[in-house]
Amino acid sequence: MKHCKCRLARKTHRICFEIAVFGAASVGKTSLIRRSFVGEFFEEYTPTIEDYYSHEIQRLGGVTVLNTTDCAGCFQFPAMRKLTIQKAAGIVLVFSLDSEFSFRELQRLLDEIIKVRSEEGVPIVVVGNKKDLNVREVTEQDVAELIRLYSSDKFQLRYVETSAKDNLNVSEIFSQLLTFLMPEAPPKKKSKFKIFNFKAKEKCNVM
Ligand SMILES: Nc1nc2c(ncn2[C@@H]2O[C@H](COP(=O)(O)OP(=O)(O)OP(=O)(O)O)[C@@H](O)[C@H]2O)c(=O)[nH]1
Ligand SMILES: [Mg+2]
Repeated sequence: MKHCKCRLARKTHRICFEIAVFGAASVGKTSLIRRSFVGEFFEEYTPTIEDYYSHEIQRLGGVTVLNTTDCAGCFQFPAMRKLTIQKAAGIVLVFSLDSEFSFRELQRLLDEIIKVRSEEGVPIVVVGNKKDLNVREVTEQDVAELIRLYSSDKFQLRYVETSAKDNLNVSEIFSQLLTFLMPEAPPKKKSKFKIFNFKAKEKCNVM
């Protein structure tokens, strides 16, 4: 768990978490983040190089900030990916239910995460997206087997099936992560969202 004091904090308690979202190209990582943080969805596809979002959740007694890295499905440098895995307090791994290839890519990413974080572990939420298509190349049994194989004391895995398009279960992704990161204080239903490039606009000192 990473706690930080931000310049904007003043009197309220503020906790920041670094979150990383990985997955094969075009599985819907950006769509899920934008659906979750700003409530919008776009049909057109624009590949991500790397983007950052800062998402605030108001809680009793303070604010939780999810500083989220939206990683590239293609064109990601291995060294950058390793750095992002190293600093993440929680990881979201997305595949598309209609793409067996993206599920295999997710397993490859899981192997890398487990190697990089072998010492301290990290909580992971696995997301099967594009449920609205009703085309399945990945069965529930495939996913159950994967979760069983990779779960351990250090690596706790949860699974959510979503549709960024239909806004199905999208809010579950980050609330599941928060149950790992802040088990004593489950997120309140009502939350206030802000979106901006935190690198440019907010100074956040991770301690
Ligand atoms: N039907 C359907 N389409 C989706 C869904 N989520 C995303 N898409 C579409 O899939 C395409 C890719 O979505 P992105 O969110 O850009 O995918 P990405 O994983 O961020 O892709 P990269 O940035 O290249 O890694 C876009 O055309 C989206 O509109 C979904 O839940 N259902
Ligand atoms: Mg993207």
